[in-house]
Amino acid sequence: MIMERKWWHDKVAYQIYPKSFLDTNGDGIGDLRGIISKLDYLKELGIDIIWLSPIYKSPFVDQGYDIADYYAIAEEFGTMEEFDELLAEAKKRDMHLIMDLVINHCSDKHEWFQKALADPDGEYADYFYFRKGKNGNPPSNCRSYFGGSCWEPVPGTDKYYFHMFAKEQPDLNWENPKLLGELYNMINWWLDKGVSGFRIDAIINIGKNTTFPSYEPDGTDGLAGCWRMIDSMETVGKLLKDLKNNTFEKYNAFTVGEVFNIEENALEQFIGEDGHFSTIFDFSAHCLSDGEHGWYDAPPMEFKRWRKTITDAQLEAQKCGFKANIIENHDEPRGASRFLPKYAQTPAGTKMLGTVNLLLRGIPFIYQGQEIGMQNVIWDSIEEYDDISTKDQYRIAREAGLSDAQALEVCGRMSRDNARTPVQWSSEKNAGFSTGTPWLKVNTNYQAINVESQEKDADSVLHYYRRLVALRKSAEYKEVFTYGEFIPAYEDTDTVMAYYRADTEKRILVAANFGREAVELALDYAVKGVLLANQADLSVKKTHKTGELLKLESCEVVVLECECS
Ligand code: TEU
Ligand code: CA
Repeated sequence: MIMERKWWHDKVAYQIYPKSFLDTNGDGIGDLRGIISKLDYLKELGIDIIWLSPIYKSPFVDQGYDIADYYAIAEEFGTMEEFDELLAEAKKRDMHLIMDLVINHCSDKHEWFQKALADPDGEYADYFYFRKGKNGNPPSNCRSYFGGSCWEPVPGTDKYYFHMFAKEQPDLNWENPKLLGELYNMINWWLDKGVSGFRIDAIINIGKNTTFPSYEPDGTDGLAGCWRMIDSMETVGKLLKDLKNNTFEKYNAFTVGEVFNIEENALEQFIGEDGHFSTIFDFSAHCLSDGEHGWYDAPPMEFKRWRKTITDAQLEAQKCGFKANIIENHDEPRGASRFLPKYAQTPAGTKMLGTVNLLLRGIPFIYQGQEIGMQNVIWDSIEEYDDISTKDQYRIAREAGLSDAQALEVCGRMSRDNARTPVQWSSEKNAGFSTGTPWLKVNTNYQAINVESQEKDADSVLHYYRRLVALRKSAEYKEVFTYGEFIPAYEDTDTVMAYYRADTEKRILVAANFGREAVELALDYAVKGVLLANQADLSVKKTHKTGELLKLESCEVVVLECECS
C-alpha cells in the first residue's frame, strides 16, 4: 500500500498518568515537576511522543476525565508556567507532547454546567442534553458505563440531564454549533501553544441517537447498556470531519482516537489517508475479556484467540493505515499479568510480550511502568481501591452472588487501579514515588521491580526495552519496522506467536514461544543474523539455513533478519 508519509509514522509514544508518575513536593500526588525531571529518562528509552492523561482543572471524580476548566492546569499538578516549561523542555529534546482531549463530556463543576443548572431554560442548558422525563421516570432506560441510569434530575425542574459516564460528567451536546465553536477554539488554543496533538477520549460516544430511545433491558436493573445508542458511523463521521477540518488538519497535528464499537467496514474512514484521526488504538486484544455482565464474568485469556485477534487486526489495519498498539493503559490491567500465563510472568516473559507488541506494524504506545514490567496489584479490601469503575464492578460482582474474596479476586485481575499504582522508581520508601503518603498504595512488589535496580542490571526489562525501541528506530531497520508489511507466520503451532515484517529490501522474523515447553520451527528463509533476543541462548546466535530448525525455549523471543527469498 502506497501512502503519504507523515511525521508520526515512525514514532514511539509513551503514556503518562500524571497523578501516579512522580511526586516532587511530598503531597502524595504526581506532578508536572516530576514529569520534567524524567524527560531524560524518557529520551533514553527512545520516546518521541508523550501523551499526558488529563492535567486540567478537575474535581477528580474520574481522575481528571471530568474537566472543570479546559484552559487551566490542575493545582494538584502544578501551574501553567510549569506546563510551558515542560513543553519547552520536551521540545529541546526533540519530543512531542500530546494532551488528552475529553470532549464527550465535561465536569458538573464546569462553568457551562453551573450556568445551565442556574437557568435550565437558558442558552447553556443547550450545551448539554436536558430532556423531560416520561411519566415520572427518566427519559430512557440507558445505563451509564459506571452504573446506574444515564439520567440525573435537574433540580427544581421536571427535566433530566444525560451522562454516559459518572453523574458528575454531563455529556456535551454535539448538536449545538455554539458549543462546537467553543470546543474548536479551545483545541486550537492548545495547538497554538505548541502541543503536537491529542489523544481523544471516548470520542465515538459523541455520535449518539439523540431521540434517546429505550432498549430491551440487559440486566436485572431494567436498564440497557448506553453503548447501544451510539449511532451509525455516519453521524459520528460528519462530526469528526468537521472537528478535524476546524482544528487538527490546520496544524498537521497527531491524533489518536480512543475508539471502541467501530463498525467493521469503517476503519478506513477513521485511519485512512483522509481519516478522521492519525490513528486509533487497537483494543481488540483487550476486548477479549469483555464479560457479558461485567468484569466478574470476563472470559480467561486464551493464547490462540489472542494471537488470532492481533493477527486479524494487523491485517485489517495495514490495508488502510496505522493502528496504535498498546499492551496496557490507565483503564486496563497490567499486560504482564494479563496476557502472560503464570509461568511466563517473569522478566523473560515480559520482554517477550514487549517485543511482540512493539514490533507490530503501527505506532507503539508504552504505558508508564510497562518498561520495567510492572504488574497487577493484590488488595484484600475494596476500601483500598479508588477507581469509580472498580467500585461499580465490585458491586455488580457481589450482587451476582460472588463473595467478598471472589469479587476482590476479580478486581485484582481487572481493576483500572492495577495500572494506576505509583510508578516504582526505587527500592526506597513508597518506591521513590513520594516522600509523603501516596494517593494510591504502591504495589508491594516494588523491592523486586523498580527502575533504580533495573538501571544497574544490563539484563533487566528496562535495558531490554531500550534495546527494543532502539532497534525499531535504528537507521537500518526503521523503514521495515515502520512501513514493512505484517505477515503472520507459524499460525499452525500451539504456542508460537510469530510474524514477518518485510519490504523489498528486508525480511525480519519475530518469533516468540509463549508455551511452557521448548518448540522447534522449520525455517522458511535462511537467517542472516540475530537482531535481538531475550535469552542468551547461543542456539540463535548462529545463522541457519532454510529448512533448518530454530529452537525456541519457553518464553524465548528472537528477532532475526532473514534472506528476502
Ligand atoms: O474511557 C472510555 C471508555 O470507553 C471506558 O469504557 C473505559 O474503558 C471503561 O470505563 C473502563 O472501565 C475513557 C478514559 O480512558 C477513562 O479513563 C474515562 O473514565 C472515560 O473515558 C470517561 O472519560
Ligand atoms: Ca505533588
